This record gives sequence, C-alpha cells and structure tokens, in this order.
Amino acid sequence: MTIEFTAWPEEFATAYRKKGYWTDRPMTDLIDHAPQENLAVLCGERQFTYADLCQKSQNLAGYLNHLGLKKGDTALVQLPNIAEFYVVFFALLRIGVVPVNALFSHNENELSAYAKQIKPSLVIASQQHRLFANDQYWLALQQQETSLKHILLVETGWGASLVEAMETSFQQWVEHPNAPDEVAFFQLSGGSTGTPKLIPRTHNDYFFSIRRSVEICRFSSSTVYLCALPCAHNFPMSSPGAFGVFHAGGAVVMASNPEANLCFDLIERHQANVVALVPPALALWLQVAVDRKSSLTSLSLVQVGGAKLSESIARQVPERLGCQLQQILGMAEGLVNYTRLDDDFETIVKTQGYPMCSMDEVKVIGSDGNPVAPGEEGELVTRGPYTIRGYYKAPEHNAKVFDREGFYHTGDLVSQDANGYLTVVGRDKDQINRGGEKIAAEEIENLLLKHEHILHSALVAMPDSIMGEKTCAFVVPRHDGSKLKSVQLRKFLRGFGIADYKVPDRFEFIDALPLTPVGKPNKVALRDVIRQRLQLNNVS
Ligand code: OOB
Repeated sequence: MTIEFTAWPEEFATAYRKKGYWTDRPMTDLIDHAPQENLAVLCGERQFTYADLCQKSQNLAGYLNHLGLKKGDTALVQLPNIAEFYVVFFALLRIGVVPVNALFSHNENELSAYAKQIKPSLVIASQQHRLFANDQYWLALQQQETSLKHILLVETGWGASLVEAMETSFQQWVEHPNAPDEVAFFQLSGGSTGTPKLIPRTHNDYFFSIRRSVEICRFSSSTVYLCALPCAHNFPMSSPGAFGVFHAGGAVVMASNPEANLCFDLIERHQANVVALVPPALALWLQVAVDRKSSLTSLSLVQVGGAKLSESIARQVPERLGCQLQQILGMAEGLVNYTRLDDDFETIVKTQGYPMCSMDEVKVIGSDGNPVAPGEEGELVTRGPYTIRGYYKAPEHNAKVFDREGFYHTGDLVSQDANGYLTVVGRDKDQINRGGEKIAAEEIENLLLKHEHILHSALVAMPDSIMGEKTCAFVVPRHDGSKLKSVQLRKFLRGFGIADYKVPDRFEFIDALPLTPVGKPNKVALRDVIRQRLQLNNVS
C-alpha cells in the first residue's frame, strides 16, 4: 500500500532527475551518512551523536515493525521541541510509516481533523501536553478512528514508553522506507479553508530542498543551530533547519520556545551560530539584546521568515545582535526563497529573496491571470522540483489553487524586481498570519456560527505592533443575543478544543456585515473598520 498523492508529470520528474535534483535516495541518509561520532542534537542535559540517532531510530523502527506497523500505515505525532522528535521521524521513515507532525500548540480539534484524514494506526505524543496527561482523549480518538491501535508516550505513564522502545534492540526486521518518489511524510498547511489541508512530501522533493538550502546558507559540520521555532514546522525542519544541519554534519540545540533570555542562555552555553525566527520573536530579541549582546558573540546568522518582517526591524539586526540577517519567504507546500549571504544590505532588509532553485518556475500574475510587468504587484504562482502538485485528498480545493499547468497559486501578493527578488506586499487568501502562525478565517467563522446567538461572523486581521497581525472576529448577534460577551465567546470556542493561537484576540459586535457586490462579507471594509477603531482607541 502506498499513500496516494498528485505526482509530478513524468517529463518533469525526468528533468529533475537529470539535473541531479532528485537523487532517488531516502531521507534516512541524512543521519545514516552523517559523521557518526559528531554531536547531532543537544537537548537539555542530554547529548545525541549521529550514531545515537541512528541506533535509537533503528530500535524504534524495529519495535514498531514488531507491533505490526508497516508500509502504507500512517502515524499522528505530536511532540514538543525535544530530540525524540527526530528519532521518531527517522524511525517511521525506516519502515515506510507516514507521519503527520502536529504542532505542539495544536489541540483536539486539530489532531482529530488530521486523524480523520489520515486514519492513523499509531499516535506518538507527550504527557507534557494537556491532551495526553491521561488516557481520556486517546480513548475518544480511538472511538473516532477505529484504525488506531497503538500509542507511545515520551514519559512513562499510562501508554507504552517511547523511550523504552528507543533503547531496545529488535532483531529480524528489515529496513524498507517508501520509494523516494512516494510520500515520506505530511507537512501541515497554514490553510484558508474550514478543514486543515495536508501536504504530501516525497523523499525526493524534500531531500532536494534540504540539500539546496544547505548550499545557499552554507551550513557545515561547524554549524550549531538553535531550534527555537516549533520543530515540526517546515522552516526549522528544512530551510535548512535541523535536517539541513544533519546533512551538513553539524549540531542542533533544542530550545523549548523562542523566548529571548532562554535562547540567549542556550546560545552562550553551546556557542550556537545560527537561529531561525519569526518576526515577533526577532523584535523581542532586539530588545533583550540591548543588555545581553555579549551572550551572542557566537551567533553569525539569524534567519527570519514565516511572516512579513518590517524593514525598520530588519535594519537593527547587525548592530543589535552582532550578526547577519537572512530573509526567507517559504511555504510548507514547497517553494522557498532566500536572500543570499553575499547580497547587499539594502536587498537583505527590503526583500524576501529569490527562489532557491533555477528550476523553480515563478510567475507574478494579475487578476486576469497574466503575468504583470516587473515591479508590479500580483499573485505569486509557482511550480518546481519541491513544490507539491496537490493537497492530500482535497480534489475540490486542489481545483481552485492548482492550475492546469500545475502551478500552485500561493495567495501571496508580491512584486518581483528585475533581478528576480520577491517582496511580499499583501495576501489574497482568507488567512490571518499571526506572527507566523496561520489561521484560516473560515475555520473559526464556522465554529462561531454554531453558537445559538450568532447570526453571522467574519474573522479578519487587525494590525499589531509586535505580532504584525492579530485576529478580530466581527459577530452579528441574533435578536435575542444582544448580550453576547467576548469572554463567553472565547470560552465557547475553546470548548471545541482549538489551538490557543486561533482564539480571536478581539471581538466586535455589529448589526450587519458589510457585503461585497456578490454578497460575500466585505473583509476589506471590515479591516478598515477595525483599523479605525484601534486608531480611535489610541487617540483617546
Ligand atoms: C512558512 O511556511 P507556512 O506554510 O507556515 O506559511 C507559508 C505562508 C506563505 O504563503 C506566506 O503567506 C507567509 O507564510 N510567509 C511570509 C514569509 N514567509 C512566509 N510572508 C511574508 N514574508 C515572509 N518572509 O511560513 C515558512 C516555510 C519555510 C520557510 C520559512 C517560512
């Protein structure tokens, strides 16, 4: 059994292979071919060499194989930023079990939605998460998905022990990863629809994006990378991220979150030289660095992406942090753009770079679907050797966002200069980018509509000096619901078990939603309304 997905047409696959981009090797090579004695992951007081990662992931693979897990099965994984995340990832690859790596901030709403789509046989989780503190959610999930047979937990508790499984060597199992042109794992999409979409990534395409990223960012065995963003996110995983570090034979230092003082301590202690951040985290680092610059002497590169970085913040990086800035415009669907290390400072602070590969095809199109003139604004559309051709089991949505030629319509509004550099100027998708965390407006609107006193709802972005954007839910109460309060609505939404970052930052109650000529909620008008109200509040 293999996992179905929209494959690249044969002529493209042939071209990517011919160029040497697709090498038909499994991603387990990342650790198997690394210098085994080198340190690979530093996690709290624990240290793992590449030999450790290999051994532990083999042990775990043997254990899972023994349980009966096999090629074509899927797993739902939710782990915090700990070394076990990588052990689990490579163990699953070794036996062809395809994981979804949920973010640690995700809750039952997200996990259940992923489980519904992939029908997993296995869950790997941590009791550090509220959901897995006891077996209640696990039992409920098993009721929902009868495919679920096994759960492993990092901590010894009510489930089988992950750590024990990693320590025990199993004989008589054969490593058999999925074919390199088959799905290796699922990435998560930021989403713009009611249900979160899954992104099938193959060994070939993902491995290529990692190798190319390593070249561009010049990672080497001397790289000490601080993993401060959620380890399951595409950015710290592959741009070049931890996997790039593994490919280069360097070391990854795990930070539980990007909080500045915590990270500065880790940088100083482990002499970390690279970190990836989202813009709000960078802004806070710049403040803390005023008093702690001496902790950062080892740092040579800070990569920033996930959301728009303001030029004024970007300009402060070299002086405040004493290191170089790199901007990255990436997406879990594939395409990643980097400013290059030897670009001039103006380019680095003003643009989000250009595609990493010469076979990335990028167009900026106007509302008529035709390319706009250089420098003009339009939607970024792309296809290439590591950009997917379709989401998992989502034919209707795929028909909307992938065109007949296989270009992915990103919903990002950009301009591209004569040298190919992209600058993000806006967005044409119903998504809010809350400091790098993506929220699909429709998902929250649908949940609000389940409230008996709500007639209409619309979620829009409102400006925020630290986060860039926060969320504002406009709510039209039914006649009898005029006494609705934000507190109640937050509680109501939390009742569905959504991730905290998706709970609206603000509620506005109005009599009617302004409509567009075709009768849809006019979100441009609503964004203006909230912007004006915020300004008024500031003045008063
Ligand atoms: C990264 O991936 P996702 O999948 O969480 O989000 C992708 C979307 C992009 O389509 C764009 O809307 C936004 O996030 N975005 C940016 C940006 N980088 C991403 N918007 C403005 N400026 C940027 N620099 O966010 C991601 C994946 C790999 C590397 C880096 C980021």
